[in-house]
Amino acid sequence: MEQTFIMIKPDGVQRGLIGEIISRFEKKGFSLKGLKLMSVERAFAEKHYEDLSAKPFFGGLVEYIISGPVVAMVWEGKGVVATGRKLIGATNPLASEPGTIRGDFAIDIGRNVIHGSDSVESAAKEIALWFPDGTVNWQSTVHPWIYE
Ligand code: FUP
Repeated sequence: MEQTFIMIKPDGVQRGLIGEIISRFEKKGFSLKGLKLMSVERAFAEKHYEDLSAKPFFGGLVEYIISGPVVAMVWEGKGVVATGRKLIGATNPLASEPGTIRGDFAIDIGRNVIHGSDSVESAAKEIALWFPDGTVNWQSTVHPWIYE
């Protein structure tokens, strides 16, 4: 089954949005397979965002990610990478639809509350980076009520 990496960024943690965000993924029917609250070092944040290292906002983005604890998660389910991105909303919160996480809770692109992998390939890479010891292998008993 498909998995994605989701991170609640420092602003989401500081603003008390952890429960709200987890609740949205749970209510959709996705399964939580990994969860930890952690602070990351600069080199780790730079590695996570290495594809963006040439961007002018890279320095500020890294400072933001290392500014406080983040919640790292792995969510599993059919189409969870693309659908997770839909739950999250567009990168720029002013363009995110109401009803999405960024559309409901954010204003600035540089404080957009949450990260979600943009493809199955980057999800695998990010899960390996953030969960080097692997995830939790379990199956929810409500599965037969969510999948036909
Ligand atoms: P996303 O996949 O939606 O997280 O967006 P990107 O990978 O394009 O960008 C990663 C993060 O960089 C965004 F979440 C916010 C930040 N960013 C800026 O701060 N300024 C920009 O102009 C673009 C992105």
